[in-house]
Amino acid sequence: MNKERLNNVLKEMEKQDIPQLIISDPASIFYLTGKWIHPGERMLVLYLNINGDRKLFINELFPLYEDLGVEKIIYNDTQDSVELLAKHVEAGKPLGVDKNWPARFLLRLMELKSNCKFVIGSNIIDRVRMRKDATEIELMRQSSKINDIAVGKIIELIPQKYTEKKMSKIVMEIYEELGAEGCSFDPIIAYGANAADPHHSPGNFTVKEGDCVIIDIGCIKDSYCSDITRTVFYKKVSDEAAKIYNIVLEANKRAIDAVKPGVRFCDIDAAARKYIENAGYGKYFTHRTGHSIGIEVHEFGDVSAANTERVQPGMIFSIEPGIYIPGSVGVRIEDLVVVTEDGCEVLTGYDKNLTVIE
Ligand SMILES: [Mn+2]
Repeated sequence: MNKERLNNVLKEMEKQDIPQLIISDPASIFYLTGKWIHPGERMLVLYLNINGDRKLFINELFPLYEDLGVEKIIYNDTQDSVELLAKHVEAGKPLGVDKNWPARFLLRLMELKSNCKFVIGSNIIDRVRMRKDATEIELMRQSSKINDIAVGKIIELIPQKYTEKKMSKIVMEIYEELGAEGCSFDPIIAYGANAADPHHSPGNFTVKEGDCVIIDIGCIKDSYCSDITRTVFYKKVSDEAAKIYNIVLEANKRAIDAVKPGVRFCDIDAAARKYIENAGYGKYFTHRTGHSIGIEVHEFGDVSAANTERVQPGMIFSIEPGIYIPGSVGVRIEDLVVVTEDGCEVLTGYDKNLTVIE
């Protein structure tokens, strides 16, 4: 167990008056133990109690030889894992439960422990995970570096006129060559009008002269995710598309400039959104400005108008404003930033000036 991270979780449990917690999200268990366990349909629970009790409930089919610094309660397929867990849960005390814990476990535990108050506990660990420590920040830098190289290689391939689908396959090959574990999400490659759909699935389309090309890709390196979006143009760019590009670019820069400790997430969103609105394209910016990122590509903590929380040093999130004109063009420019003591460090290094590929 990572002592510092564990202590931060225990502190947050005290703060939120949740003395015991069921952590079942494999990403959170990895965060605390350094070990990925993918339990499938079996029950995997890291149980924490502020009285010092901590146990890992794990099916014997996942052999775990190393000492993770937590007592293991090993069960097999013929045993009732929830009943085993129930024996260790403190009666009469509030119990935090992961937001994604399957109902087949939760409902049974609620029956067995009817005098406990069950509450969503994810907030505790999600909040702690928002503030990355120095090790994590360095891993995020490395993951972003690989992503910078990958996006450059993909942009160079545009004149080959591969289909969107083929390009997204090549993204995966590039990550493999560069030593990443894989993609942090399915690559988005979108040509021309397809780019007006922010989550376009790559298809059998090829690039045409005058098309915008959105490349939104991310890798996983040493369990940490990167995420970048660049939009370039093939052969030529219309005046309208160039204008839209530069509006999105300025919105991206204004949001980045707004990032410093104490600023609210909604203020960062507003820095980008107001600029796009004032330019007359507000209704074409159809999503939040960004999302937190780390072990998972989308983590708790949106950069959106609805999030009034204040940012703190160590938080890492994306800044990715966009303008999408149905049927013609889409532009999105995405960078990752880490909040520092007095501003932010941009993890994404790839050039973002208007580029026309020959
Ligand atoms: Mn993103």
